[in-house]
Amino acid sequence: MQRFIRGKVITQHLLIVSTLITDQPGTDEDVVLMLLSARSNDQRQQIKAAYKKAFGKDLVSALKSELGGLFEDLIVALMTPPTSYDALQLHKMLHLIAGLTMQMSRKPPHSAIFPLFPPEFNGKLEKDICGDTSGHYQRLLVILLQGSREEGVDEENVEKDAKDLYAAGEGKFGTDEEQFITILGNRSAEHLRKVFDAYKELCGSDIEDSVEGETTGNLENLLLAVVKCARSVPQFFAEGLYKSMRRAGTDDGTLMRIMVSRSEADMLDIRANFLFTSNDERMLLCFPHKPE
Ligand SMILES: [Ca+2]
Repeated sequence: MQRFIRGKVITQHLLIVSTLITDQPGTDEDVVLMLLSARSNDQRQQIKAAYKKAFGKDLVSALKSELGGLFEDLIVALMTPPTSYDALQLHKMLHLIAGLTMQMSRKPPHSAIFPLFPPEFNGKLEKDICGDTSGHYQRLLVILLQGSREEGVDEENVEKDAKDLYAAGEGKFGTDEEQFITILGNRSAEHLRKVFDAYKELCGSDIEDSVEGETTGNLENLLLAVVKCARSVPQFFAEGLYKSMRRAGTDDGTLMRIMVSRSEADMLDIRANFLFTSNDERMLLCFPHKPE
């Protein structure tokens, strides 16, 4: 078998994985998990290709036939290339803000994802969004989908954007939602961080307070997610993890999606945004802001 495979490590892992799958009644889940999670996604793709070459079978199908339940879902997620995984999750969560913010934080962003959509979904996402949403919320979703967020800081317009945000919200009776959408939907994260500082200086409150006071429902949630991601992507995901586990019963879908999609991106930063209290391990506390 070795002649089919390049790379000693890949060969070793392939041998162990294939033995686990084929030679024993039942499967040692701990070993499968240890082997596959210790590799990078790229290496897992190599193991998959090597398995196919050596046995003429698809490794993911073989694993699926041996595993079950959430563990099977986790292994299948780990075996999926990252951009395809994002694309699938994004489609599954059409209405969930986490999908779009996940898309915002991949590098290279946006454009890398859409060509990898399963063909049956190709080009349908924007149409689906337009069919299922409306108004300002729809408009912001469509802007985020374009993936054309500006780059860098436009120093000359930092203060103007802060003033415009104030004038569109707290400084006016009613709200000019368009202005919020234009600024928060298009400016770069670095630029926005400066605008948020200027905003605080200008009117003494955080931009989050303004979004919460001036908008409602889906638009409010999506704008808040954009603000959070602009401030700190790891913090955004740390809060997502915290929320998925804080109640009795766990939101396994969210937990798995964050762990898998961020494992090679910024998991160490996400971990740094958590604080385990030593006296009660069931309590998982989240910093309100990125620790200094
Ligand atoms: Ca107002």
